[in-house]
Amino acid sequence: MSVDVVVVGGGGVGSATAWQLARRGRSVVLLEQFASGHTKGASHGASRIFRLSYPDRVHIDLAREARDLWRELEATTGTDLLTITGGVDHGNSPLLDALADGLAAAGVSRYWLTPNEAADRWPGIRFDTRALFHPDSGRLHADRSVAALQSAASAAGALIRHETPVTSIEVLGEDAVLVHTDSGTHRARRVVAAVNGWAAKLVGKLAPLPPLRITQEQPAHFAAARPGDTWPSFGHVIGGEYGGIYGLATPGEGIKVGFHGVGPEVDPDHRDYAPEPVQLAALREYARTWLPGVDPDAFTSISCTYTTTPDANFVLDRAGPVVVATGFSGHGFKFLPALGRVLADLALDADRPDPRFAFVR
Ligand code: PYC
Repeated sequence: MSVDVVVVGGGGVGSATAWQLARRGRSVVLLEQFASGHTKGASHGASRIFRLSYPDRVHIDLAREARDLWRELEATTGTDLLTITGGVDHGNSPLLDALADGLAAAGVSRYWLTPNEAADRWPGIRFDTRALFHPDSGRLHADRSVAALQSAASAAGALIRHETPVTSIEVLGEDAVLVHTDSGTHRARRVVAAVNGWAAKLVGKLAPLPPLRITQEQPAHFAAARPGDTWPSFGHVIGGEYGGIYGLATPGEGIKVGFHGVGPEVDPDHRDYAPEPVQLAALREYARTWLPGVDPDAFTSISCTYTTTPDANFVLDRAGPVVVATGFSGHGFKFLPALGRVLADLALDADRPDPRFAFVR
């Protein structure tokens, strides 16, 4: 079969790319190695943070573009994906000033709150420093978002094939590539390898990649102690071994709380999905100390992966006909439809996309 673009990887990034390509009238096949709704990568689960709060304009503008596209996707598919709850960051760190400055420069609402003001607003969280409130933040429903991206891609003409692992990619020339699977070979002008943690295995010999650290992350959903509390998405700089905490309420599941990118390194094909006991104990201790609105003894662990670059910037690159998307470093989900747009540009144009995207190598 011959198409304009084969997208490999049916997680959030690949699904968004397939949507962005198909809506431009390109013929697209999306190949995913696992079954629909699988939990082996980085796109599953019920919630992810949405926020505009970044220190730099590139990420803020990309998040704004994504927000518009999330709303469009909701309208197209009739699904609720993005819920604005407000967000708050606290802790003793210059990062908070950098976030406030970035938001101010981009004209995005943000407010400093005293610890008492913050605790009055969100009694489930204990504050001992000033807090940066950004009302435009919230959460995305992750599983529904991936399903909606695939449904919109499919409605625009993309063919989506689950349980179809790609065995190899063969470059024939600048505009020609063969994508081999056990059930057949696809010929395409371009391939987009949106395989995140599997990038080194699949395209490591075809495209330059920075060092990628794949970790098994183990956040947990804690039971809310008081049903009436309102919860923002939140970040807490705690320093030390674990660096920082993030959290958000996940309706129906509890309050999701996790460390950011400090889980054990793993091979994505050989992981145990089990929480690392020392980190789980530290997470529960954090909940006991800082989250009066949760029951630290009532929780369900979650397992997912991060694929992290040395500077936490994404890899969105092209080598000949091979476009590579990886290194989402635990903060890529909110940007998905805009990342799909950037990757579609990369797949279709001779030139690189907008140079503002500094994380394009
Ligand atoms: O997107 O801000 C984020 C985030 C932090 C940890 C997990 N997601």
